[in-house]
Amino acid sequence: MAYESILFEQAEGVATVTLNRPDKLNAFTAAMHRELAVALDRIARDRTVRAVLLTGAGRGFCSGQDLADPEFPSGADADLGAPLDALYNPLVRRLRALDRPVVCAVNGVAAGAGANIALACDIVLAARSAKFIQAFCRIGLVPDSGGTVTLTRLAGEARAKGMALLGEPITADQALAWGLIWQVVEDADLPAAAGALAARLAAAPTRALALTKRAIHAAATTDMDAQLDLERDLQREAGQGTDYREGLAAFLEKRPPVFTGR
Ligand code: T3D
Repeated sequence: MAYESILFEQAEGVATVTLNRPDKLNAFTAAMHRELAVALDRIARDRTVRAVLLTGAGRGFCSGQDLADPEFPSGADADLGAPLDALYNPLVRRLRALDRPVVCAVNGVAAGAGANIALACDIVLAARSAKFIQAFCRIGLVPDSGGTVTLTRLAGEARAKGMALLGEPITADQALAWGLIWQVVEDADLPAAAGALAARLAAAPTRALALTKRAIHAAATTDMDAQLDLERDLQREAGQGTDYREGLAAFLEKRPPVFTGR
């Protein structure tokens, strides 16, 4: 498939997906969603991809739904649940279920669904000038793309409500202080920092990272007892991996491990 709204590159175990509608701050159109779905399904099938990097072209990361997209429902009987069912919810589910780590490099403003898609990724880095805006209330909508879950869990109810009910931008430094993201770097350093992080993850024990991601997701809806059992099951699975044998051997032989992702 030839992509028009995204860029897709793959090198040395890292697939880089760049939202590419810079004139509209990479607002989501239905066409962009379809391309993202194809790209993420391709990544899911390709075991040579061991880490994913998601970012935006130009001065913004993503300004959420393209409110002028002709495919966006309009009119008095518009069903705004339909794009969520068809496009946004599958995107969040693809990102969460992917058994490879997803790094998000927030290069500029992340608004509406753009902010919440960033928060659905596994490790979020932001440029110092980036801003996160729960813009939904500004146009009479409700936070979506999992934002009511991620925001509330990461930042707590007080901050989630403040952001969602006021729709005011928060800075990258605030997002870091509130536990929404992993790291803030200077704008000029973001591509290199995000690339280095993705490369590091691509050389990590992929299977163990996937199991870890699964355990951390489960932790949000489980209790300690069930989680202890899940950790046991996942550890059993990790312990049967080639990477565990390599990690152990490398430790005992006092050399750096060479993980293959199996
Ligand atoms: O069914 C469903 O529920 C659908 C799901 C909805 C999820 C959502 O995401 S709802 C929220 C949608 N997003 C917004 O409401 C944000 C709208 N954008 C803004 O508020 C501002 O653009 C920003 C605060 C993000 C950035 O402001 P600024 O001043 O840096 O840039 P700008 O000048 O406003 O935008 C630059 C251009 O991008 C401009 O186009 P122009 O005039 O140069 O041709 C602007 O119209 C365009 N743009 C920005 N965001 C969107 C957009 N065009 C369409 N849709 C956008 N969301």
